[in-house]
Amino acid sequence: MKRSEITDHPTVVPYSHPSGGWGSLKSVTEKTLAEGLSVETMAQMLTKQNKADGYMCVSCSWAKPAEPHLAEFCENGAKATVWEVTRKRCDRDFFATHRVSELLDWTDHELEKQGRLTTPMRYDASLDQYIPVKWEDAFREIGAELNRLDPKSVIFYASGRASLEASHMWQLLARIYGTNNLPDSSNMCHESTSVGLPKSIGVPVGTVQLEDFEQCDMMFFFGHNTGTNAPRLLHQVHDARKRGVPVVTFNPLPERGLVRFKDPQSPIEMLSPDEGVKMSSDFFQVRSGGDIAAMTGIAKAVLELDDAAKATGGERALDVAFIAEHCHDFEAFEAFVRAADWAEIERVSGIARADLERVGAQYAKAKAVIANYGMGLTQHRHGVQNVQMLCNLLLMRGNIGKPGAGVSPIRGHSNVQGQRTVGITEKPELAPLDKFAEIYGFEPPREKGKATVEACEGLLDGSVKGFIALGGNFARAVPETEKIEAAWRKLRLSVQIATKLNRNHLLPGEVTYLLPCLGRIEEDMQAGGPQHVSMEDSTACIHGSIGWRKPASPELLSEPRIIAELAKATVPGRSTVPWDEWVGDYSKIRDAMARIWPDFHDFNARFLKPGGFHRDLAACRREWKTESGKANFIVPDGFDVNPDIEVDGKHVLSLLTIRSNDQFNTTVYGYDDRLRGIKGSRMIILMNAEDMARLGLKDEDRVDLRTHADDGVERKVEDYRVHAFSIPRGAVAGYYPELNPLIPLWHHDSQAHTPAAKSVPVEILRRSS
Ligand SMILES: Nc1nc2c(c(=O)[nH]1)N[C@H]1C(S)=C(S)[C@@H](COP(=O)(O)OP(=O)(O)OC[C@H]3O[C@@H](n4cnc5c(=O)[nH]c(N)nc54)[C@H](O)[C@@H]3O)O[C@H]1N2
Ligand SMILES: Nc1nc2c(c(=O)[nH]1)N[C@H]1C(S)=C(S)[C@@H](COP(=O)(O)OP(=O)(O)OC[C@H]3O[C@@H](n4cnc5c(=O)[nH]c(N)nc54)[C@H](O)[C@@H]3O)O[C@H]1N2
Ligand SMILES: [Mo]
Repeated sequence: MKRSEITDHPTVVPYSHPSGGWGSLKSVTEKTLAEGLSVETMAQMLTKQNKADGYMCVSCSWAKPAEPHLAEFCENGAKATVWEVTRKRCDRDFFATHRVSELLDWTDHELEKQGRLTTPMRYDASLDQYIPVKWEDAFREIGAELNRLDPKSVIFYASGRASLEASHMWQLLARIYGTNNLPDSSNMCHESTSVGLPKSIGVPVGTVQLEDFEQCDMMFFFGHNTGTNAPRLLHQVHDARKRGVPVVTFNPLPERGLVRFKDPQSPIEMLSPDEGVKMSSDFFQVRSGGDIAAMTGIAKAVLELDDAAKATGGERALDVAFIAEHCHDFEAFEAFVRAADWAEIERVSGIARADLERVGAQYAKAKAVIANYGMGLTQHRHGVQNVQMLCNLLLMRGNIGKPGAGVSPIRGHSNVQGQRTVGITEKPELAPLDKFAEIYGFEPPREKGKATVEACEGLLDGSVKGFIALGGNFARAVPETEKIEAAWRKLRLSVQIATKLNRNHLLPGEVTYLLPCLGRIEEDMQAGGPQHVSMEDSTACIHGSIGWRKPASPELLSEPRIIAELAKATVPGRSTVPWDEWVGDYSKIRDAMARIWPDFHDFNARFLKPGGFHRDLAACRREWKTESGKANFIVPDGFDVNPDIEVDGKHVLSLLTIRSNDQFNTTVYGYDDRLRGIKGSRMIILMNAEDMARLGLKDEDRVDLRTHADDGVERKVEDYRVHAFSIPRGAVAGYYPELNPLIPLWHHDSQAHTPAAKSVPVEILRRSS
């Protein structure tokens, strides 16, 4: 792919300042001006962000407090806002002057930088251009095409941003049409959580609320880049640190936010010349994939302390009463931990026994512990086992279902968790199909649909013929980029509902539409007046949101309206869903959802209250909705998270794909990664200096990367520059999505099918030129 973004001299200089702070404000201001907005407009907008009478941030899904700060936003939330409300437009003129195949050479950044999409478009193959169409013609043709296709051959993808209202309508449309093919971005993200947690503790989501952060007396962070990806959570960590709470972090990279942080809300900290608050009391640069080993070490230390307590009659390190009353299979777990060998734990985790014992002792003393985690645990071949091992650790000391404690998967997209709650899932057993049948008068399909990896397999084998996307950039976000892009062109129907132009839009099928929609920050005016929408955050809390900006174009339709029109054109008379009535007044959609899910009772009366309302999670009450009726200890297969990587420390290294501080997934705001000290390029591979020396590489050497797999497929990316960085031996890091061509589609978690984007076996090849 000819998409080189190398500036002449990209720089990698370790960033030693705290995250937050002035660097953060400067970065936001620059982005604001670049999008044609004044700083005053920006300031006005940001006072409405994450407020009960405002809109919910379009960036991450971190919890929104009932009593927000005056400016309850962060650097990256502000960037995401600016990116959506930009004054730039990617309009008819743009499409009249650029052929689609020409745009394929543009980078992700250049494509989205053109601004907001304004007009519904249909691809014309003879001109190789997108041509404006009337909405009604688009809906009519898409409906007709869908009715010619077998519903089982059509995919309804959702990226996690659409509201609960739109998401509920989306899955109804798919099911009335006749398919459970409802993959969403979560399949590439926290699916290891959605599959792992129910077996451990009987709920698919995290068990902590914001209040718990005020009450905890210890915190773990595994594999989450908080300073970049959920910066508002740094406030909770910051407050906890000020109370003296130990925060113990495991991450191969020394991510700045969890090293030091300056609170941009605090004038005192901002003005003081010091280095900000030390966010992690201990930061362990665990080896890539070494988490199960590290957690086993901590568990082993707890067992050793417990043995000592038993011998001396001291206070037990295990929560014996909790384990007896609430847990299943502790003995098997105990046997696994006792049998584990310290030398092996040290080798796989890269962390010294004495350190893990020290953490174990801290943990054994703490009364209420929160374990936060992100993609560093979920995106591995043993992602589910990583998640379950973390639960094991928590269960040893009863840290689920009590104040100040719990498991805290930090979710990605701002409503990705909520989409699952309202029926977006390919697994029929997870959706209340009988209720849908009863309330909406149709017979939903009962067989399992396709999730993301299966949708990709279907694209590759030709069994998928139609793809409709409610947001996202599927072809760019999934593994095996080149094959997927080629397969896309064989689709009969490709429909993308989007706010900004991205690479997936440039891959036409035979019939191809690009449908522009309102963003969440824009006023959504319908027959019944301006409409609220709602979403669920990482702590299972539902919030309302209302947009207020003038829409980017008068032609934009809201997502609920687009879905309703598609439904009317595709499945008229096949259910009792009152599509038009719903679109006129979204509160009716919420009333309907309240009839289906008891958690949503009195939805309309509750969702606009400051702080929103919480879903009821059985695990928080220590009620375990598992097969055993208890919280289950689940024994991992072993320490080896990467069964087919022989990271021999010679030629094969484990590539972990990361996000920069200047991107939201495939949306690339710019080429700097301030918090890692990288400027001017994303075509960079970060490597351990010893590995570089061993392979005869020096800073700025040009390299190609090739996947190490014996499946007969050559997967390669070209012309990257290597830079020495603080990363454990055997691992290299580089940016997603550029490196996705290297990930084999089969390289995923065995149970959840989450692509193992944090452990791709690669060889580093020096370029001759
Ligand atoms: N600004 C911004 N915010 C975002 C996003 C964004 O792209 N930009 N994306 C959103 C989405 S959809 C998501 S899912 C979240 C993602 O947020 P994160 O969960 O933070 O995901 P990543 O950025 O992929 O980084 C994962 C971290 O895991 C570490 N890691 C890699 N391998 C291992 C390992 O084997 N063990 C351990 N312990 N750590 C490891 C990496 O060094 C990295 O710091 O953020 C959301 N918020
Ligand atoms: N190698 C590697 N691959 C990964 C990951 C990784 O860490 N490494 N992370 C994975 C993860 S965690 C995720 S979540 C996926 C993300 O995969 P996706 O969710 O599919 O991708 P995004 O980049 O978030 O989608 C961006 C596009 O969404 C559209 N959009 C933005 N706002 C709206 C809106 O309000 N409505 C509509 N309809 N469209 C909108 C815009 O057109 C924009 O171009 O990628 C996954 N892929
Ligand atoms: Mo995600």
